[in-house]
Amino acid sequence: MFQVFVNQVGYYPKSKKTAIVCEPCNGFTVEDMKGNVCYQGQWTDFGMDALSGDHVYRGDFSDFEVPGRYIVRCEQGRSAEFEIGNQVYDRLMYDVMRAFYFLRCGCALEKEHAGVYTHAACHTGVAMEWDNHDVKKRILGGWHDAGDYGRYVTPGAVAAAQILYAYMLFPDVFEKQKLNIPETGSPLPDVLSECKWELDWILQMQREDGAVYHKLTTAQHAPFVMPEEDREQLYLLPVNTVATADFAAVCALASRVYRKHDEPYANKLIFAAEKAYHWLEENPYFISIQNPRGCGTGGYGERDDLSNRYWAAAEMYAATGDETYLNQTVKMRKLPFPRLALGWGEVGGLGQMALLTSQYAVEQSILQQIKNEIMQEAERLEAVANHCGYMAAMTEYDYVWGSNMPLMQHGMTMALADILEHGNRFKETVQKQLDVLMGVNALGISYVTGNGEYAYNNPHLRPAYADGIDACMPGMVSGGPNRHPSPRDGSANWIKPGTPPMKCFVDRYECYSLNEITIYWNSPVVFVLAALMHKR
Ligand code: 9MR
Ligand code: ZN
Repeated sequence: MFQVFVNQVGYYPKSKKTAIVCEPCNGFTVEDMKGNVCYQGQWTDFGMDALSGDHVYRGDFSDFEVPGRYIVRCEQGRSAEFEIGNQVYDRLMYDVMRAFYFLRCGCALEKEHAGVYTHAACHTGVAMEWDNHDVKKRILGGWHDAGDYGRYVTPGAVAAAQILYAYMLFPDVFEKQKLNIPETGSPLPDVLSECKWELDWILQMQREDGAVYHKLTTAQHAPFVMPEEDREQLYLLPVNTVATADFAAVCALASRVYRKHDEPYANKLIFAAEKAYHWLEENPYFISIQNPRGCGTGGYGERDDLSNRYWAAAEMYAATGDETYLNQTVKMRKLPFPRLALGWGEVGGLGQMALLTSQYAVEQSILQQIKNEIMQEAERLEAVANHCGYMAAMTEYDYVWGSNMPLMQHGMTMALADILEHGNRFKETVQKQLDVLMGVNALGISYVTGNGEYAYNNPHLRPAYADGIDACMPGMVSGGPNRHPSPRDGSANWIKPGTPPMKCFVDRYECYSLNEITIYWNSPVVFVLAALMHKR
């Protein structure tokens, strides 16, 4: 561990750059890799930071703008190496996107694209309905959800949607991006090829009548084996209104995004979305989600389906321009759901994104209301960030299982506020959230594998453990600090009671409540990076 904390990937030349140290010392230097002192600065005393328990000193070196590779040094020690440059996040974005490729299911990962992280085709067996073993379906594809090998519709829809919204809002970032995936070289932008892998899977999760299965998993999580060695029976878990709504939403959204590249595919998507939506209308009551007895894979339960139906209606309107959907959307706005949540469960904010990006007219008063809500929330988040020594827009209650998700989603909200204002007011604070993820945090750790001199490396991720290779595949975003670590995953051996929230983390593979990875922890990082890389 280093004593001085910086964003271990680095900064754009003109970005705000802040190093942090937790003991008093006399100034700092920025040194290049030859040890030349390139810049000298002073620490300012922030005082005690409640959520880390640290006395924080900040060293600002924003006006040092010369591209290169550096460390920050002071009498307490040094920082990890980092870069200042105009392409500083290209590699990080590449890795964070390629993580989805590494999670592909139903195909082999070949050396050409996967390097040393190859494996044979996995989960190719025939699945049967949990409640009716006579109904059998062979469904290939999709991304493994996380450290486990399950494939779940709602988190899958959310992860793909966040990437698709990023593509819509920041197309310049992705147009020419090459991800070295099997589809690279095809006319479709690589990011859309990667999302198509998930969408093609999700399409198969729809039943004839339009309803959508909740998940496709084995009865219990597999042991820590390679995916192709997980040969237990696959099951389709019962359809419900939440999965069906999220399905409709993401398919409608995808039909908008893919239309200019692939008309027949867009038509197929919107047809499936309409069918799902129709089923929703015929099933107006929430169908709850519970793991049936004997099934121990991810629950992804939700308390209601209100925000999911709202997102679906809004996306159906944005994709078709059909007024009936708009009227339903407007009605649903009166329902009690969190306005700006970005998933995995509550998705009201994705509904707002649908309306904000719609090509078809939405009443000005509604757009204004959404804008006000987003601005207010962005201001709140900025204030929270200013209150934190590390500038994380995180309250105590955000340090949950997968806290890097709220961290990045808060970045998303502030980035959205800037888009709506056609300005840069929150850009600095968005950047800070990335800085926190990449090392400006109480443990000085980078929460993205392979990125940063002191990056975590032992996620709760089956192939990363089972492949026997020391270095984890790059680009995997850890769940991060959780002030309520699970009593069942060994975390208690490492996190003593009373540990400050920001320090409730350990880089151990068994500690799933602290150090798992999931697709919907990677996807908001894609969004935040795209916001920062936009128009550079
Ligand atoms: O991300 C989910 C987190 O918000 C919940 O608190 C946690 C416990 O229910 O479950 C997480 O989701 C897991 C899912 O159930 C199965 N795949 C791995 C996910 C990440 O741990
Ligand atoms: Zn698989």
